[in-house]
Amino acid sequence: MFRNQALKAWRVFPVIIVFLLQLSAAARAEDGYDLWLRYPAMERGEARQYQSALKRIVVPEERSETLDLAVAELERGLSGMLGSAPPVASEAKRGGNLWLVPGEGALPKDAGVDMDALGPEGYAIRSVESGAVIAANSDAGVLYGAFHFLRLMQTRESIDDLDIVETPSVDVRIINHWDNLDRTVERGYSGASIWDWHKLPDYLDPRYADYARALASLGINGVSLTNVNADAMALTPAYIEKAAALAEVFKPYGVKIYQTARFSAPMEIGGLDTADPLDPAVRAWWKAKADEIYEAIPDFGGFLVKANSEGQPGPQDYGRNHVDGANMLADALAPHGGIVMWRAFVYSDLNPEDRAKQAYTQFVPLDGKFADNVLVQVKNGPIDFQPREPFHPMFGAMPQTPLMMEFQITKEYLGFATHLVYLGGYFEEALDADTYAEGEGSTVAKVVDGSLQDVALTGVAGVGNVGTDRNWSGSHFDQANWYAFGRLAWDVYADSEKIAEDWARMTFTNDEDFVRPVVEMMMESREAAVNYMTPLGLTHLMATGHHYGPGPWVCDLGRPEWNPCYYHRADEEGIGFDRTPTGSNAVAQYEAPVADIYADADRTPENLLLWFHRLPWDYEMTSGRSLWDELVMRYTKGVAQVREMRETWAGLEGHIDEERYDQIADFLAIQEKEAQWWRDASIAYFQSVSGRPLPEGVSPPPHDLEYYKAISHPYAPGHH
Ligand code: GCW
Repeated sequence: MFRNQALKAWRVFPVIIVFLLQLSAAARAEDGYDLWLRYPAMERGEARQYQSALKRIVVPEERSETLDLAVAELERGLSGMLGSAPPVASEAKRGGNLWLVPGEGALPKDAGVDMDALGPEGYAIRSVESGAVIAANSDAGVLYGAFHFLRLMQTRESIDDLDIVETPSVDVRIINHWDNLDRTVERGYSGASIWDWHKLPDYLDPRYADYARALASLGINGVSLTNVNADAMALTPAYIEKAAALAEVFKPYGVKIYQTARFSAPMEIGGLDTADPLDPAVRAWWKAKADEIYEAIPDFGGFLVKANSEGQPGPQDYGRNHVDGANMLADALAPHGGIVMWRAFVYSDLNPEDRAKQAYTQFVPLDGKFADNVLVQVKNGPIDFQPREPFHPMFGAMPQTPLMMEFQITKEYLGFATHLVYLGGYFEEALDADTYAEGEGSTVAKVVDGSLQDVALTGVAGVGNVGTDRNWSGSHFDQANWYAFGRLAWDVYADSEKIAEDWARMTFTNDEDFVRPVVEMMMESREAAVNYMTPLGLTHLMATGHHYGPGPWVCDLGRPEWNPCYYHRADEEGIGFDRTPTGSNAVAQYEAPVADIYADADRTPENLLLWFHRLPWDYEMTSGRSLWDELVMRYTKGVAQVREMRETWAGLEGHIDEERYDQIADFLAIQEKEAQWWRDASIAYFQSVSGRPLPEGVSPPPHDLEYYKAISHPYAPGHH
């Protein structure tokens, strides 16, 4: 009787579960938590083409946690999209097998996969006579392949005749969290830090695993946990234990943990009276610290370091240089296989040199001197994640040093979380730039993936935009920037428009009438922001400290390069920063053909004109307008572009769920209001210096300059 009851319970149980799941799905709002990993049911007709090819998932009986995750993801995705998941089996049958193959062993005979070509993290997805295989040399590779396979279905691509081979462009694909131990986030616009340090290691928020899963879906294989403006406490035993608990969660997803290392930690938590990198006691301290970390976190990735920049301690405090500092840490990590990511974002208020030149000046002479396990991490442009910058001249200029790209996913200078600004094209623009380091075609992408100058260690980092907000990124469209970052870190040659399309399909719907206008809007959004904030190569005009809104009139801050006036140099005569040989000669940091173009105002692309040139207000632009008129027109156009985005969005009501639709509509309204503010305040200010009339038909700012100057937002987010 007992047996019977148990049987019955087993029969009823799934029914109850399904019922509960349906209930909770209905009750659960579309709050964006699911990101691009949504698997809504396909229409019957659509599902049919996939169903026949997916009769069973074939996996080895003995499998790792990672392989289990791949199976679970497929089950989740397929049951969502097709109504039910195919059974998992260890034996293939005649047709409809989806093999997950970690390592050569179980490959069907006709698979024809060249496993050697896949490397440690790559994967192949190939159709075979009786189904399809997802093959990789590592379990993480299989997991990546599973996500790719699901993406094909999510975007309604065919799964017949598959012949996909994917290998990552770079070794280290990492999110840099600028999260503080008190859970504030520097430049964070999506709530608090997701790391609940206080409750770690004992409480593991389920969100950690969800985050790791999202990272794995993009092939991101690292996270540095804390702010580069680092707190030495992160390296104390208590915090190492906390980080170790996170590392355990992340490991099955193929994601390694890295930590930011405060250079003065030996003094602050080690009791030493110096942090001089050549001092034997300091070196011994770091070695012991590395040993201690690896004892707790055997797959620890290494250190990320910001040194001698913006007040952070560093080797220069002891008369040493970046090589001395980086190599000391590299020595400590090397026995464990760890790496150092040493940031090149350095500038100093004591240095009168053009800020755009300082990193190159400090680092290029050090080429070839860094240890093998050091990556020098370089921001995409020479100043600081501005709406538009030329590529950083260090790319290509250090042939014997692995240079890693640093992008900013969080939109510190691009309207925070409320402005819809898709960064895929921004990242792609930097990667596609031609450095000419080894002749034409020497793109930044080729420097970064190591193919141009044959460097062994490679990486791409992105300053993350994830926090405790339900939608992770502060807005639905900011998820696209995290997504695009991941896809471009995996493939530095990928097409940002295709990425936008995939994202829109996966995140919202495959409805063509939705996808087309949305992708178009995303692709234009960054130009809109450039226009209403910093057109024609202007830069760093944001309000002080928090960088929220315009502040082009700010000229009196202690450090010269904190002032917008330092960057735009506008006066009665003209505007722009002369970086040609008659000025700071920053152009000379580029290879000859690039330097020649940038040194010549007539050949410099107009979108970088005032970055490199100081020009009279009468300077004639390609439009035939004067520079002054063009500037005003660009600001005005930026607002019009946002208005168009709003209209586009308004036309899409009903294509997606109301909840996400509404929030996006509201945020676009904020964006329009703020674009208008940017435009009006900027024009009011620049007119006060140029003394020129507005071009005909252009509406004047509704308020005087004093009004805009008086606007203050002491509590704008992200500034701590
Ligand atoms: O963009 C600037 C930010 C700082 C940041 C710095 C950096 C972490 O305004 O908040 O500090 O860059 O990249 O180190």
